[in-house]
Amino acid sequence: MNDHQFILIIFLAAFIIITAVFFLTYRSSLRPEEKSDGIKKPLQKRFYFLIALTIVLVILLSVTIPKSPYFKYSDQTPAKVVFVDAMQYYFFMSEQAIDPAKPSGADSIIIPVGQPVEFRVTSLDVNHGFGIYNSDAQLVTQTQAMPGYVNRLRWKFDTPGTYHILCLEYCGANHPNMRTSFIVK
Ligand SMILES: [Cu+2]
Repeated sequence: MNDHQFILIIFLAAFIIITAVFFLTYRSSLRPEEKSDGIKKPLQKRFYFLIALTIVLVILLSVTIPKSPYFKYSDQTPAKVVFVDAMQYYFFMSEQAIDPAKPSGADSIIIPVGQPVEFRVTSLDVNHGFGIYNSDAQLVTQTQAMPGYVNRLRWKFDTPGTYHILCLEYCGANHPNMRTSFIVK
């Protein structure tokens, strides 16, 4: 069992315990005349509906959460690491760590096609978004650029071309023009 499965099981166990406590509290709060013939009729339908809804949600969540993209390529060594420092209203990108006191980036970034790449994304001022778009203007992947944190985003680009980076979080007056690009080849 890996860490993520362990966390998922902990969450499911906590969910079952909370549901049981909630149900027992509900049962014990019924008045005696309601208890004698179970739950009151109009409430009974709603109760079964909620139970059915809960079961459906638990099944959907336990199937979809483990497939979330957060863990993608976590077991692979990135072929390239790109440092990204966002700042009103620029993205500095470099293959070396960026000095926050004197931020500067490379003129162009070239990423190898079909190999895992890691972006280490942070912000030097406010929260920004880091959204990668392909040449058809479709969002490929994204993370947040947050001051004081470095978010690692791993991705494999299977299609060569020019990719654009747009800020996805309103960060000030010039936010719509906050963009840059890189090349995959
Ligand atoms: Cu912005």
